[in-house]
Formats: sequence, C-alpha cells, structure tokens
Amino acid sequence: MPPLELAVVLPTFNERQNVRPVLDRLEKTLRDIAYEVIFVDDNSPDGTADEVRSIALSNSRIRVIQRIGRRGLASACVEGMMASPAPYVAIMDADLQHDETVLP
Ligand SMILES: Nc1nc2c(ncn2[C@@H]2O[C@H](COP(=O)(O)OP(=O)(O)O)[C@@H](O)[C@H]2O)c(=O)[nH]1
Ligand SMILES: [Mg+2]
Repeated sequence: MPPLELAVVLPTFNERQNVRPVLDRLEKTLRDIAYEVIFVDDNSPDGTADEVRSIALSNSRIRVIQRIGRRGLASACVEGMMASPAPYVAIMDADLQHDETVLP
C-alpha cells in the first residue's frame, strides 16, 4: 500500500442512509489519492456505526470511532483527526451537503 495522503473525517449523528452514498462519492473523486475515511459517530440510534462497520469489514480504507455517552461535533472532528497518521485531513458533513469534488 502507498503511504496515506489524506484522511477524510466524517462526524455523524443519525446519518445511516448517507453512509454508502458519501463513500461512493469519495471513491469516485479520490481515485488517484491514498485516502482513508474515519467516521466519528456518537452512538446514533439509527445504527450509523453498524452500517459503517458492515462496509469496513471488506474495505480497509474505512473505519468508525463510536463514542458512547458523548455528544459534540467539534470534539468528534478533533478525535477523528487525531486518530489518523495522514499528513492531510479533511472534515466533511456526512449529509451530502459538501462538494467532495473539491478535495483533490
Ligand atoms: N459525532 C457527531 N456528529 C455530529 C453531531 N452533531 C452533528 N453531527 C454531524 O456533523 C455533521 C454536521 O451536522 P449538520 O447537522 O449537517 O450541521 P449543519 O449542516 O450545520 O446543519 C453531520 O454529518 C452530522 O451528522 C454530534 O453531536 N456528534
Ligand atoms: Mg450539514
């Protein structure tokens, strides 16, 4: 594997239905970049973290930090950033609101 270039951190709360779509979009646009995706989920009742794990099982680019008994967008972002060795980090909403094609 080439060295990681980019970590995309996706803070989530109840984004289960957006997990696959956002990953599909990132895969298309980051074709030539060695990237990983870190979801930081605050134990969403809709099972967002389980959805990520089911995909991560067969895709080592993807992982989830599931925080129990905690909430907070800013601390979720920091925790995701600190969990990656990548030299570049991007934070995005998981709700498909941000244009991922600007990342490259
Ligand atoms: N981990 C975590 N993620 C959050 C929290 N609140 C919001 N998010 C996520 O952070 C991103 C931004 O939140 P969003 O509600 O879209 O904010 P808005 O776009 O400013 O209305 C989304 O991916 C949310 O799922 C939180 O307390 N913890
Ligand atoms: Mg949003």
